[in-house]
Amino acid sequence: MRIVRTVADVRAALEGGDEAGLVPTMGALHEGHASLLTTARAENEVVVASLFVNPAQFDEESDLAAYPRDEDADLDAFRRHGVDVVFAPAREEMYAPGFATWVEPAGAAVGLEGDARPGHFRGVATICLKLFNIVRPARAYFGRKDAQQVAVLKQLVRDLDLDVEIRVVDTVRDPDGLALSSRNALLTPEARETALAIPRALATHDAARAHAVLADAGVEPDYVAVADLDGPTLAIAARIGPIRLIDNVLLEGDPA
Ligand code: PAJ
Repeated sequence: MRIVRTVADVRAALEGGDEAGLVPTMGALHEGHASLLTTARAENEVVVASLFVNPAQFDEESDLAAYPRDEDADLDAFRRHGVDVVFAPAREEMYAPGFATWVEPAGAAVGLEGDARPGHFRGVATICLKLFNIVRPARAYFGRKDAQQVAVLKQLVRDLDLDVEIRVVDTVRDPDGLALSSRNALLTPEARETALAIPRALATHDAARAHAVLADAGVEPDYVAVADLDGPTLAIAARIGPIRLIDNVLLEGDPA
């Protein structure tokens, strides 16, 4: 596995021209990321993973500061999953002094996370467009866990005629139902128990009943919404203490 830190070195590492699958991550890897890596490994000659905690997509300085980082553990996980090239740039490599060009997604980026986290999808769309241009992957892998992110990135690809296939991988959950998230590491055991109201609420497949389940557990959601996020989706965002969690379930196949 090659670890590269500059755009020039990514291009040199991929000189062979084999079809590449890209798995963008911010590290603190868990089984959700592993599922993307396994899928990418099965579908591509070359697997490239990126490891970059993208400051532009954090709307709160405290969230960025608290974001878990453990590069050695992440590199081990990439190695175990057969990644060929890891791109782990420094902040200045991605945002050089004078950086001033942004992708401003509307459409799928409006509402829900777009409203709750101003500038978030601008940061996500900009970094993903940069990664697509740097790696030029045939396919890029994203988790259904961040369903609105998937919708925004599919729109980016359509609107800007990008030559990359967005592949969507199902949400990986702990046995108790909690969707895996790098932020789960920040939950106290008690908060984690409370957080289980989120998957219970999603299991109702109904916004009103989901609200009731959350209220019962004393969880005040940012939103409970049914929206078209790469398919009809019930989506929830809620703060458990200082930690903000999001999760969703596809409603496809539900009786109308
Ligand atoms: P990050 O939160 O590290 O997530 C990287 C990828 O893993 C995303 O596509 C996300 O949807 C997926 N993922 C996270 N939890 C998952 C789970 N429980 N099951 C399945 N997939 C899961 O999302 C980002 O980083 C960033 O926005 C990024 C796309 C890297 C751009 O900076």
